[in-house]
Amino acid sequence: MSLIAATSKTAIELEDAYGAHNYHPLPVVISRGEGVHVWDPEGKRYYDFLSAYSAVNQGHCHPHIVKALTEQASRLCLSSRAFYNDRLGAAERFITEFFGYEMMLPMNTGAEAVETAIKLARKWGHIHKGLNDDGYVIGVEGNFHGRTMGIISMSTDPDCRNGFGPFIPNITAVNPDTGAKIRYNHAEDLEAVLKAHGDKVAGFLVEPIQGEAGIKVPEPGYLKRCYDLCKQYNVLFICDEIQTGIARTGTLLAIEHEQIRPDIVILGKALSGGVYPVSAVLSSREVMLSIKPGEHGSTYGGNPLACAVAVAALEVVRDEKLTERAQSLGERFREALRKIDSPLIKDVRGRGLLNAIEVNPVAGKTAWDLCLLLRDRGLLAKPTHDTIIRLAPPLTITAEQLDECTDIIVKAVADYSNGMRILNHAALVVCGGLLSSANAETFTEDLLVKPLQDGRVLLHFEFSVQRAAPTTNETMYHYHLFPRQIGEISRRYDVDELHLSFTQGGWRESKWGSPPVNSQGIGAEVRARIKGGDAIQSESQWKGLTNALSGVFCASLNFIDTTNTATPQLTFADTDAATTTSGVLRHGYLPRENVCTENLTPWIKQLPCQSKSGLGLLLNPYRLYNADFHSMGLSLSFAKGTKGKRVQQYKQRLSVVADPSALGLGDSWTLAELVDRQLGTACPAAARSTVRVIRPSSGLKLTPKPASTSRLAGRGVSVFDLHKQPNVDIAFEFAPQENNGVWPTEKPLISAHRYVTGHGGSNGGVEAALTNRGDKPANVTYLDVLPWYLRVYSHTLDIQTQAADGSWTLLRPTSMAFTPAIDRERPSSMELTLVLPASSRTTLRYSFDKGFLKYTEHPPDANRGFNIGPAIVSYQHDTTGADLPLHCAIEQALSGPSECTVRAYTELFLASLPTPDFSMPYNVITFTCTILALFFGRIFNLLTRDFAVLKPVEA
Ligand code: PXG
Repeated sequence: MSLIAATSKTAIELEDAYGAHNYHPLPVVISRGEGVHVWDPEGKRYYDFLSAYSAVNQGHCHPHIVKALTEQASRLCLSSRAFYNDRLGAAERFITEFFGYEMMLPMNTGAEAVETAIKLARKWGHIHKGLNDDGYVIGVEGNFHGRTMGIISMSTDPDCRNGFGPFIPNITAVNPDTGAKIRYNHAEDLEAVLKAHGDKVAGFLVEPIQGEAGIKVPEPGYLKRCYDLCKQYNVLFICDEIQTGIARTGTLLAIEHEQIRPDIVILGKALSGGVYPVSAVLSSREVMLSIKPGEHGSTYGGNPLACAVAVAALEVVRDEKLTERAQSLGERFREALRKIDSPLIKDVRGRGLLNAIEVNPVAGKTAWDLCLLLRDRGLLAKPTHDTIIRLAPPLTITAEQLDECTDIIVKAVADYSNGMRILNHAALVVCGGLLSSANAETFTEDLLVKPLQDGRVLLHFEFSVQRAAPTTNETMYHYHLFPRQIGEISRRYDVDELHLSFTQGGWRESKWGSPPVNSQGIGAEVRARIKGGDAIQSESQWKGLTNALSGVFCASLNFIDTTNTATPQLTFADTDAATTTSGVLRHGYLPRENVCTENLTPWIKQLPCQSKSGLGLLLNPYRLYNADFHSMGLSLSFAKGTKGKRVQQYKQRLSVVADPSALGLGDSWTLAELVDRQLGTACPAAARSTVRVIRPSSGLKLTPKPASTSRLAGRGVSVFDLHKQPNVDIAFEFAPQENNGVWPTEKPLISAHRYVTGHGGSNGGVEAALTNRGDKPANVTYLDVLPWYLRVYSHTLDIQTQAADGSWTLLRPTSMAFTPAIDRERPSSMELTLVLPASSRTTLRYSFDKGFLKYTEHPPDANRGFNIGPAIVSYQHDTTGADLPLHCAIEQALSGPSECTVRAYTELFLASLPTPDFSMPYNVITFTCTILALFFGRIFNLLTRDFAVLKPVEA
């Protein structure tokens, strides 16, 4: 078995299989390096424009450093600090003189050196400021100093912190009084903290240019002002030069640009030229001697090998004049980059050879994609924060090489922007606008407006992201248009199909026709297919999933547990049948869930443009949630994209039935008046952005003229295109007579209603009525999930069907799956497949006993009864006829041909259960509390008060 991967593919597969997934590398494998170049196993050569985050300033495998390493390695590698060695003292003298400091403390990695500096500052504060384990070390927003617990205690990046708490107190980048972040580039924020707590602050830690935050160069004077504040309050000014130091920015230390000499300087990375981990803390005798023998150290810190390497690395910096090179080449590089005339480039910034370009977010593409293009053209760079690309070649690069690289970058940016335009154009041309290619994501936004028979108006928003589906072994870590929160949740809980909806108000089928979404049960509904695993594993994944969704959408989804979760076999079998991998489908329902604007806000946050542009601008919660019906949902699933490729599809839908007359708008109004928000430009990330008005056959005048017209479910549609018609406000003018009753209303083929029968405390029954209006028999499945305290008896099931002529016959289900309830553990679930005869009405009846609940199991308003979720009837609808249900017609118009499954949800019902007399325990509680208060008050007084006898003072 070879220990060196022969191909890039093997190398990536091995890392993936055996290494922790704590990085998300650009897909390129490096197997050899020399100077400014690296090679992959296949022999392709690249310019290295990351230089291992500025560790390889001296170029890869610099012969002078490698020579020092090999010579020392064959003589002595490690002595430990239990003994002296013959290299450390000399190296310490060399390094301290090189940087102009009195003393140094050697460590290995950058993070260790930062930890050392923090400890040093606290110890110094203890000795010189009288701090007693309460000293602060203050950082700033956006800092990156490494990954250890002490350091991340100061981080403001959720990725660095989430789940790693509790953190170390008083190491922070937030103002302890206000909780506000201490902003980089805002000396006043630091001043506020020092003003209030200067006596308790030991050190202020800062990067002279913030590397990980995106090469943020502060305003001139900021660092000086911070330094002066530190002096004023006797606080150590600690400068993290791990990424910026050692010639990278055109001076030996980046802080020299501000003519400051920090109290403590931290070095790492290029201190060894990328050859071996060496880091160091530099400071004065006064500070350094605060730490006594035995108080800090590291086995490898200051080992002879490290000393030889560090000295050689600094000799290269000195002898090859890397500082001067970085300075002059940096100017040349930025000047060339700034000449790029592309809407893609938002900013070019940096100092010396530490530079970054910031790109504008555009349809389906990110900085990551640009880096892939650069890689293909022989230049390696890595994005930070989705839109920023760091450009930091080794400082040994020649002017000619740099010009060649500038050329590669300029051309890649140009081709990338052109490619994007082509992509956008293609997306508009392709029917439905959905395009899938290897790394592309496509976002579309559409609003359908459908005036309804009773004068109300349906507004149906649909936002959709499509991307190539991950292959079996691939995990998606990269997010651009696809919402990260949803992606991470689906990855964490192994879910590749997820549907969530929040609905309020019943859909009035008789007046409004078929609904625009296939899930309109009142309350909250979650459905997920959990991949692989066994029942126990999927149970815990499901629990985690509902908890996570509960957090994201500020909803009580965490109340979905085993008692209200079912595992239906037939009802949802259609979903993604062709494209889903196997898994356990779970379905949870909260009929009581109250849906409010709090749920809408996080939903809007998942949109690429949120409510800042595009159709999101119309999402005015006050109007949308003050409507007769609203249903908000999201769904994640797989679909077949163009060329039959499997694509991952994420949709967010919001349907609202608004009432113009209730808003006093009468027969003529504009869209802006209806939602009290004005449209602006399309979301720039959207390949398609339209408002489509589904017109009645006559009697509606629309202004202005639409960009185009089309048809949907046999009706004419006016399509307004936000890309072509920005700021459009559509005026609706209805002819009064048309508005009253002549509008065609498509009655659904099958409707389902369900009622509760019987009264009394011990038993009851369910009656469901299914009507088939079609002239053909219909194959349907019926699902009813009832809580454990309604104990259903399947033997009481009675199904009768009434034909058009009024005659009744018994109907046998073609199949049936019944899972009885277990008390307090799972609900009962009944699933039937039935063939409903043409033009018939079928009644299902079954009985239940009512369970007796414990006191604590009753809701606060127990007398009101218990809401029971809907039964669901589902069937396949013929896709050829003109009577296509609205949600299928929308799907076809927006996403192309598809199957049409209809799921009709019945009403909820309210079950009354025997309810105990709650007044009795309340009386007892009140009485007991009174007694306790009276007695305990006295005892408490005796215990806590001090009674003293005072002698009267004589006059
Ligand atoms: N300070 C600064 C300014 C840094 O950029 C460190 C401290 C920590 O150094 P060590 O040697 O502990 O990584 C850094 C490191 C990564 C990564 O792979 C690290 C850095 C930049 C980008 C990625 O964790 N900088």
